[in-house]
Amino acid sequence: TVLAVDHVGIAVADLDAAIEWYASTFGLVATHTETNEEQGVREAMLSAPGDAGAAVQLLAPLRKDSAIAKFLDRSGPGIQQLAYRVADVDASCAALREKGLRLLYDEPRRGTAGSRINFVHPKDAGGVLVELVEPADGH
Ligand code: CMX
Repeated sequence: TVLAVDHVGIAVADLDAAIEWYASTFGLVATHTETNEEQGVREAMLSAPGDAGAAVQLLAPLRKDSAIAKFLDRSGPGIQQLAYRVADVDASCAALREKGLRLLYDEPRRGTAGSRINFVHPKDAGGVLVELVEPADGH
């Protein structure tokens, strides 16, 4: 079961430039930045000040063969994914597999801030790359 919309992920070419643009244009503040080598990204989570709701995640490629680099090559900058928060990513993946949806990974991998993540193939989710996120702290 989905608990909340966790974040919307946006592919950008230059993370620092994008953080500055979102701050000066929309007043969004970067609450967290990190590098995820396995996913091949530098990323930032942005929120409106005081808003604990869904975040905007900026994703910049670390390598030419990364998912974000391929997305930028094909589509240019823009919305790359929609992430739902779940309590138990293993259970959510099992339930979706049961419905016939393809999950990208056999086992969840490491996402932002120690979360556990997997993805539904966009062809099985109405053209949207859906990420499932189980936060590290269980909230
Ligand atoms: N949203 C919607 N559709 C997408 C898509 C996206 N982000 N990425 C690819 N597609 C579409 C393609 O356009 C293609 O459609 P057509 O066949 O109609 O042309 C189809 O999906 C399959 O494309 P593909 O060439 O087989 O696959 P790609 O090499 O483009 O890889 C995907 C797509 C989803 C498997 C890959 O991006 C992936 O593994 N993503 C998961 C990991 C990820 O996105 N990491 C970065 C974020 C890290 C984080 O959030 O922490």
